[in-house]
Amino acid sequence: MEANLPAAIGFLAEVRQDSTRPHEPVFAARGSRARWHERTAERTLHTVLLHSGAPEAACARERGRTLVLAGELYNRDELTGLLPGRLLPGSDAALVSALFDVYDVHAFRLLNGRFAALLADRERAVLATDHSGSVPLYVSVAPGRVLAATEAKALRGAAPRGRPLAQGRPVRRRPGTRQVPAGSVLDIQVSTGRCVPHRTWMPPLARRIVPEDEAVDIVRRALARAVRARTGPGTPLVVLSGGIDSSAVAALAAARSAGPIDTVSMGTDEADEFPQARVVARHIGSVHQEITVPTADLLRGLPHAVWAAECTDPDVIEYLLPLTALYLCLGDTESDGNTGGDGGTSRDGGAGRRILTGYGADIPLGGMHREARLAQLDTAVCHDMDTFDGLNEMTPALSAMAGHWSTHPYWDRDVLDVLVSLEAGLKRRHGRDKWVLRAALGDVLPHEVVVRPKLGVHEGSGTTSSFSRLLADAGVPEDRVRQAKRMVVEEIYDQVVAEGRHPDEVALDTVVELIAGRTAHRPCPIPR
Ligand code: AMP
Ligand code: PCX
Ligand code: MG
Repeated sequence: MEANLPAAIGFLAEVRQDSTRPHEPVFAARGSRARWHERTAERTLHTVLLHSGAPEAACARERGRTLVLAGELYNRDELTGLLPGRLLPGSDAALVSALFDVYDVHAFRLLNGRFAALLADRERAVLATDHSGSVPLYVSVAPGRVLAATEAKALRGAAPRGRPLAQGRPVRRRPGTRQVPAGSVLDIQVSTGRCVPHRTWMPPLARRIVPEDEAVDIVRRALARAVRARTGPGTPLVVLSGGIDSSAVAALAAARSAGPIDTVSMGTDEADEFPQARVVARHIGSVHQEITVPTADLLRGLPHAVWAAECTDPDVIEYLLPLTALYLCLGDTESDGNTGGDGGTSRDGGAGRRILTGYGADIPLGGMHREARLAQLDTAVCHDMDTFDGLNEMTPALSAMAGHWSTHPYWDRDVLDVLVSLEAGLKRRHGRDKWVLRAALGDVLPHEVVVRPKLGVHEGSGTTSSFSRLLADAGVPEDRVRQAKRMVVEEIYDQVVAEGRHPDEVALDTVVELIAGRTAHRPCPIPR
């Protein structure tokens, strides 16, 4: 049976000229660990792989070259068409390695996927992210040594000291470490540490003028293909809010599934959107589950969300917190026939699920922008497409922390190219936000779902308000709550990422008290 999860969901890999034994890395993502060491005339490669049962499928070896790939590809058919007459590669890693043979680093320009990769080839270490950097990749480089991992914390205690790489994004409290930018390849000469960067994807800057019905058709086809490419052999699970974004994904997944798909909605004791999600579940005939997370438990998950996402943006953490809580509660949702042993193991011992989300739709469609002017809408789209890199909001570590694999069809490379590049008047039209998406799904969803404006996940679950209340109750003045949220998230980050503490060891109450003390009614500093 074809595996339902990608072969690997994370890795640490070290390419060296000498052969010192590396350390045991810490990851938030859970998975079985495979560890191996290989030596060629030029270098040694040591790899720790987080896998889901078939570690060899995440690795390709060919004539002294080794490729390690965490994640998966979504345009395999197109890619194999580029290798006529070859023995067709069985795994995504083998396919990328075969393409590298022909195209070298430019192979990564061809891929539509959700992955991070390291390729060790003689004197070179080549690091690559997918177009959106959806699987984060971090690197530390010193002459004679390249160390890379899908989580920054995995490099803790092992990263070489010295001058950091000039390329890549600096990482808070990790001076020697860089994050590989979204849609890029770093081609590093191991002996010297010299690095040549290549961009493999950029958000479209131009806007396409397309007739309404054509735009609707393009969006429908692109999204249906992205959902199909992300649906494995098992029953897919869609995290469903009842808004248009996730309802569209659920409806398209259900339309191509032989049996009912699974859907799940989360709410808290404070807020939920269960009735809205139920309408969709009933319409598409899914096996639907509702999970209520007590608000106190939700907030206690803050250190886990920061640990997995390695992000210090408080808004993003508010989006990710309810989803993280949901992933950690999953396990009793498997329907028959979907508990095969190919997957990873979730927290309660159940099979790791393949989860589809509607995350990210609002970015290219300007869905969080709630006003009518098209200029402002496109400004919001441009801003969000310029600033997503490094936030790690799409990271698979959030669900992998509970043994699951999540994937986001709206951030499929082709869907994103289509959505970003449509002229703003197709995104807001006839008085509706995300018009083109709503129109594209009109035939598979109830009318009330198609037209309903929706709250964001942070609002619908009461996350924003309960986090605010936590701080206000600790004495943070109302006008400093936003600032205090940032400080709380940064403090947690420093503990769990920079200092390597486990999130269960973070005393959230103490962190909140500390930040409340720093923000409460401080007297004006005395000028010197
Ligand atoms: P949003 O754009 O705010 O709706 O949230 C992003 C994605 O998170 C949605 O498209 C859903 O896939 C998922 N999501 C949001 N809220 C919920 C919820 N209450 N229960 C389950 N999944 C949700
Ligand atoms: N979202 C958005 C994405 C959050 C915005 N991120 C960004 N600007 N980089 C989405 O799903 O599109 C919500 C809750 O809405 C999360
Ligand atoms: Mg949305």
